[in-house]
Amino acid sequence: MATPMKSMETPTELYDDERTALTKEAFKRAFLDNLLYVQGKFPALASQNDYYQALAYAVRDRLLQRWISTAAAYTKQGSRTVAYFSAEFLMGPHLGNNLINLGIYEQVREAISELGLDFDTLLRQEDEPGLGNGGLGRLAACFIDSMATLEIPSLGYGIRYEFGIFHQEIVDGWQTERTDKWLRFGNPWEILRPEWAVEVKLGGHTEQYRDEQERLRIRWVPGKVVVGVPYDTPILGFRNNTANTLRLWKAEAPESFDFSTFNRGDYGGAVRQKVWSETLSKVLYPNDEQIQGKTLRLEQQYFFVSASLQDMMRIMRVQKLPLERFHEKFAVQLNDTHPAIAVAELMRLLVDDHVMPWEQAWDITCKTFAYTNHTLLPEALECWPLELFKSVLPRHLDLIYEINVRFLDEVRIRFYGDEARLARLSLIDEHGERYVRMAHLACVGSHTINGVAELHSELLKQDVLRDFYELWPHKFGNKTNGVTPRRWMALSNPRLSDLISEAIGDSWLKNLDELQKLEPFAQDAAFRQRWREIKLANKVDFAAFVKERNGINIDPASLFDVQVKRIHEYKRQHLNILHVIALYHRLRSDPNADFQPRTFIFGGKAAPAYHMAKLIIKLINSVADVVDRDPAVKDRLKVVFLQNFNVSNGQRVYPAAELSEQISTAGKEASGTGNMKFSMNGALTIGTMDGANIEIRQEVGAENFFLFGLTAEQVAQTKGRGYRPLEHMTAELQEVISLINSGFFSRGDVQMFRALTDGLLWHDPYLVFADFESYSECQLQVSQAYRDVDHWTRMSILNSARSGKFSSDRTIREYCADIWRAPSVPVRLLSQEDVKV
Ligand code: B1N
Repeated sequence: MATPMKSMETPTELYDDERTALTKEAFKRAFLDNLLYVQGKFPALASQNDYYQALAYAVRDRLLQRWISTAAAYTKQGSRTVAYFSAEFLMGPHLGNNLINLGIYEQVREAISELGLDFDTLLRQEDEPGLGNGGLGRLAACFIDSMATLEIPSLGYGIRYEFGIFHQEIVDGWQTERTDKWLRFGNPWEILRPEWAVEVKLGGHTEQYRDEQERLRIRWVPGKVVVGVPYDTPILGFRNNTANTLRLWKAEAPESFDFSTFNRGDYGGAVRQKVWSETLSKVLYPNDEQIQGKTLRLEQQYFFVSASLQDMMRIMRVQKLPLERFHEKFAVQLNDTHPAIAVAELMRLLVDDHVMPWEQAWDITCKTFAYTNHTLLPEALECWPLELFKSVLPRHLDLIYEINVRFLDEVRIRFYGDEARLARLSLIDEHGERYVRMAHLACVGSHTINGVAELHSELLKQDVLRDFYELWPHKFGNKTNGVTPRRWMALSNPRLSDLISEAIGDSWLKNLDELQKLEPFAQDAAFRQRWREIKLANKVDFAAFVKERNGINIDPASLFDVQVKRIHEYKRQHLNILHVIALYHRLRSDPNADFQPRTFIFGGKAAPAYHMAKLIIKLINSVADVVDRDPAVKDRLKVVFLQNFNVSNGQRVYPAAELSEQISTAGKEASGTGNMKFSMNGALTIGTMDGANIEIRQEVGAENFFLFGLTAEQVAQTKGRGYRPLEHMTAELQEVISLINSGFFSRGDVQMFRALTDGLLWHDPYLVFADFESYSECQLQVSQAYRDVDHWTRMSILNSARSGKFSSDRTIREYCADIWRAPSVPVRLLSQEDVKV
């Protein structure tokens, strides 16, 4: 009798058939099959969510063939793999994106409506995986999309948080937080891989011992052990056969541990151990650019880094590669310092577990890692108190000391007698309480260090990492961020995408520089007319969404002026709202003033413990409320705060925006990526010379960008001279502050916004007052420009046409060429020919 699986060859007929065909009929059949056999429902009794799940599984079936083919191609080629280490992956909903990448969006929409269902309702059923705070997490998502599109073998490694970024609700104008139960109805996109679970140690102490060969070695006796279980999500390339992997770790209790405690009769202890283990991957820290020196955070970081490095070593074993070639097989990118402990962990695995000589292990380590810095803000630089660090990672502290001693020896020789420099460069901060400096660990253990926009990379070299730059100038470079045009144009703005494809063909989605071909159309009146109609249609859709969410009417004929991003003082949402109050004051003082009607749209989350940011949200909502109720400004001024800004809401707002607010204090926003999404979708920018704004302005042309405010250099000078905000007080600004302090926006409560207004009057660390006049003046120019409809449309088209640089495909090509040196590996779908029996 024949054995069922007599050959290890892949039996492709299993999936290369009708079951996974991309035709409409096959898809309908698969949808109904999944509803019955996976969901256990028949159509008449199924909920919208059941339909969504069935649809998602039908799509997933079609991904798996690509996934297996990709795995086969990579195994055969044995080529270099990029491991992108990130504590955050802000993916957004998968369904629509996967349909776009497979090229079956329209067929599936038709198939679903032929079954009598509403496709858009089903798309909205997906609870988006919000496993990130903001730009840094979303960048990781755009990067893995681009790596798959460029056919780069890659793995995204991170944490499968049970609760992602909190759900924001506005209650009486204040932000309140609700837990994000995104896994409540199951996640059809992930596949559990229990067979690849790994153990991760934490706490305890170290001891010396002699092994069988009488070698002196170090043993780490952990205080506790957790198991990391990988959950894999396929990441499709755009219209190719590549499906890479996002591998996220869930923390579980090791059974053996449970049982030993249990057997001693300590049931409570066993349960506590289990509960403790699972807290490791329970919740994402909701702080953007503000570290919280919590033990659990360090444990989370170490947990996913150790699990990932062990997983990579398993892959090497399977492929029969010696560990000496680790750096040839893998390029690891550290997404900020959150995974920087990887430098010490790889050393531990090589030196302690695999008994490799220190020098060789260090050589491999430095050839493996590269580090991306994402912020200059001092409050975001990770430093762990030594005692805390030691209690979680005793062995790593010793390894870091050893790395430090060898590193400082090198510095001592290079900079003879410069003791101060040694103290500045040390991996340990010894001023007062001692800290481990994670950015220093990342710099020492990486072959390349980059910032995320030209200005940011320059400032890194001048400021935060100056000493490292002086030591190793060759390690430094810039990689300006980008975003994926698949999600941020094709998926979110189908009307505009169709018009563009009609005009220049559709290869721009793979090569965004081709948008240049749109430039001549800026001179074509008929094209401009269609461009405007599309923006208007997007605004009408968005107005309906606002009506549904906020219960207020906004006029699609008014200028849609948008600031959506995390709420932070350096991003200066308060500059924006102060200006809105100034406009309100002008309208009330002179009701007949000539005024361009505007709708100011805000959105974004504040870290739950960031009181000033929450107060800014309250002020925005309070102004929104007053303005909405005041008949004197009706139809001319509206303010909307959009609740719970996330990826899904972003997909609605960027296509409808006409003015993009990028108004951070110069030198503070490392890059920004929302700025790119707006510009691609035809919004004009009002912005400072900060982050990637500078490069956007350079690309689109100064005449198509509204610039205001101090430059980074002027900011530094102003601060250096001793900045006094009151010196920048104007009559109008005085009126604005008085109006707030009078209780006008707080039902007579004169105290409510005092922390905010006093902060501005006496400190104003982000120079709101210094930039206020310039901003106001620039906003006047915006209003004037908007009235020349044809001119505005031309500028809008040119913004889009010249946004090619800001595709994350360009960014990833640069990382590949300059840092990873990972060649692409095209994937051929497995078919009958591959089956050799
Ligand atoms: O990273 C983005 C940039 O475009 C933004 O300008 C930058 O602000 C953002 C600690 C951060 N920098 N640092 C963080 C996030 C979470 C956390 O716990 C820091 N986010 C950024 C992409 O380069």
